[in-house]
Amino acid sequence: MRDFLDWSISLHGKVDEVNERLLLAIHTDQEELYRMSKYTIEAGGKRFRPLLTILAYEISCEEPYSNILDLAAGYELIHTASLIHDDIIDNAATRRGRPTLNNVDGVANAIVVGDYLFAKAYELGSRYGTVVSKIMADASSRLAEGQTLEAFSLGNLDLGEETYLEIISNKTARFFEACAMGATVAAGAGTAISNALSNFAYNLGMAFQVTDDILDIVGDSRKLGKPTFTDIRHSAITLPLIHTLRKTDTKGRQELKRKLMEGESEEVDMNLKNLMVETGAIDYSFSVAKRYSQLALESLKDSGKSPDLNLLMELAMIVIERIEELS
Ligand code: GRG
Repeated sequence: MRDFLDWSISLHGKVDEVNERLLLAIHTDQEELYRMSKYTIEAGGKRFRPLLTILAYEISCEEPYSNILDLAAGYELIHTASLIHDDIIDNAATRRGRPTLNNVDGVANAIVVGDYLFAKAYELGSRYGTVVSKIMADASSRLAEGQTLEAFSLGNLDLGEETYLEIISNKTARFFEACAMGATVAAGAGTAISNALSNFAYNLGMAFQVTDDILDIVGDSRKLGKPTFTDIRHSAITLPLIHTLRKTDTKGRQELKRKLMEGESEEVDMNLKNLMVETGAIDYSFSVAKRYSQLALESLKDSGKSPDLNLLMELAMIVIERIEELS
């Protein structure tokens, strides 16, 4: 089984170039601002969004991918800014295997770094014209909408699957979609290939986020580089919990509510994990992730053949295979 690391080996050169652009983009003579921005950028991450942007561009035109590196870096900066703000909201201590910026430099400074990266991202996006800038801006608005819907759904045990899907669509899938759409517009691609790649990226994002939510329960925190059970600790309602509640009678629901209120303990986590396995909630959530991965693959079926298309197709498989790799 190929994992994400194997998959990205052939793309290391591109990742290095994205990293160079990121460091260039965040440069400022304000030394502390540069240090803190660099700290978050150098923490790494999978660089999924810039790679998606570059591959979509290469599939859409014959121009060199160096043309799209600024846009790819811009999307990664928005993503990183949103992670910084997310860590503040969650009071998270670690991210990407390192202490979070709010942990190291405090909440006030972390807010400003998030805002700074956000501003720099728009400067990069504006180099591709107004249509691409609007795609970028709309994706950022969706991030905020998804985050707010999630915040106002915290602890709501009656939350339905539809609302959960709306949250992850806005928080993750629309952003993936924007990476592909922005790249195809910048490439001057036709509607058919632009729609195919955008649909692919959207469904990939859905599969990726459902998988992430499963990994929050069954994942190994060392392999993930971040703690597990964070969703439950923050009262976030994800698909495994929604399905568990669906499969539980009134008495069981009350028992579950009591467990969720018991607070942090490894024993409570293990009990909940076992319950989610027994009710079939993990299997069900996995089947939903698989369905989105399948939809992603189907989106590309009429797009011809090329090494970059093959890489995207492999990615649609790898995102769901992360469950085996990281648990
Ligand atoms: C518009 C800047 C801005 C913020 C809006 C805080 C917030 C409000 C939105 C949060 C959005 C958020 C945290 C979405 C989660 C997306 C996600 C799947 C994160 C994990 O992505 P990976 O696994 O991370 O690609 P790496 O570290 O590999 O880059």
